[in-house]
Amino acid sequence: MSDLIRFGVSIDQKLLEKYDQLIEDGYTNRSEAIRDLIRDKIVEEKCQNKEEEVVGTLTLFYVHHKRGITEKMMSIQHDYHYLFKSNLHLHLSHHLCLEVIIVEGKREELNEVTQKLIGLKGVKHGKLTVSAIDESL
Ligand code: NI
Repeated sequence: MSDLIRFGVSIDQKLLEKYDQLIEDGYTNRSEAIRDLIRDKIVEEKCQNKEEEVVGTLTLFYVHHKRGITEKMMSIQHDYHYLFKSNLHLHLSHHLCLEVIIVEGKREELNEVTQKLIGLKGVKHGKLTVSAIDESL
């Protein structure tokens, strides 16, 4: 990590009070909360870039007895096998399955494969969550 720098910030008192209330349960000091806020913004910006290498999870809820769905899901995952790192499968109920997949790769390709998987009939809900964190942050 590089050297620490102190800087002054002018801020409306009520805005600061609201921020302090927001962070009081999780942070012991305001500086770490502000550092996390800045990191979050930088990561968010990086993740907007479709060329960025990102890592994250793809969560899918689907009805396993929908005709052909497991074969179609497997076929799509094999087409993009280099993006899929690890799977966790949970049989949520008689009908519903939860699949959580660790993914890593180019943002654009992850968006593409996510759309293909979520677009399958029988997939009830899906969400891709990614980060582009590195040691410099
Ligand atoms: Ni299942």
